[in-house]
Amino acid sequence: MTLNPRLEYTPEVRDALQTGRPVVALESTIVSHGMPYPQNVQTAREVEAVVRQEGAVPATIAVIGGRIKVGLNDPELEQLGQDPTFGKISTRDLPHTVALGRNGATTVASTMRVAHLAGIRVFATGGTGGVHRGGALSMDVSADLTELSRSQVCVVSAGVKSILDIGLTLEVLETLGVPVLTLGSTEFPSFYSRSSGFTSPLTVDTPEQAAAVLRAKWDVCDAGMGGQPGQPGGALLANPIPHDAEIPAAEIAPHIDAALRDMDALGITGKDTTPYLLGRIVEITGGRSLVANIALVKNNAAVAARVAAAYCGMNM
Ligand code: PSU
Ligand code: MN
Repeated sequence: MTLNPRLEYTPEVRDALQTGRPVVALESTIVSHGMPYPQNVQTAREVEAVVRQEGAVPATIAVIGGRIKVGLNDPELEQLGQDPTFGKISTRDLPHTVALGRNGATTVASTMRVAHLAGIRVFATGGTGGVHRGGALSMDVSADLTELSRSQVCVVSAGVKSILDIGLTLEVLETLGVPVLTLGSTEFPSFYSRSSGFTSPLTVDTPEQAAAVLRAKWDVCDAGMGGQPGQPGGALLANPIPHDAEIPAAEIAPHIDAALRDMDALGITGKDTTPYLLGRIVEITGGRSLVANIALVKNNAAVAARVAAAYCGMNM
């Protein structure tokens, strides 16, 4: 594949893309704003190791000094984990960060955009953004959903956290035409919990089936013909947290409600809500939510690597 010359690759990622081997994109907001230091950097390294063990190449995405990085080396990962100049940047922020030569930690939305530019089709994260509670009035709907309808990338996540309105999030994804697949379950998962009370729109039994859906989407259903451009768009693969790491929904619900109350009391809104809530839930649960978070991210990385490998080995 020809490399996009506007992006900066690590040698490992460059080589994998050029030779058509499976690559898994990873986001950086989860490192800089989703977990405390030093667990964030350690988790980032472990997640990369899981991707490699499963036969794919990890590409953690961030903006450093205005340069869009596809793959970070170890000192860069460390810097991302500690340096407060790495703001949380969504798709709207990318051009400003690049033009002004700044640092930025990419969200699911902006990581999808960069993965799309790099030709990386599979991306692993923890949880995706969605419609915030009260979003029908506040219009706080994550750009992650918009980007899922625009970039040709499959996001593997543990579903949507119940800090959000899960029902409305699934409605918006349906409206945007985004396939939502849950791996091995008919119920859509809610990050810390395998259940959410919502049926998954679609189910697949294996990573290979998920890869086949992606092929059908991108090579058939969305494909252009006779000089006509294809339709853009991604997919969401929900991967329930492993049984032994799960915090049951009934147990986490009051903690999430408490965190939401604390947030309202502090008047926190907009892009600061998700980082605040993640940190507050770690405090309220005495670190238990962090343990669950780390377990589910690694699980998603393993599945994403298998999907990427199956996708690479498949042609329609
Ligand atoms: N959900 C999580 N962990 C996270 C995020 C979401 O469980 O770290 C981060 C991701 O980077 C996601 C972003 O893209 O928060 C969504 O933020 P917002 O709701 O402001 O779009
Ligand atoms: Mn928002």
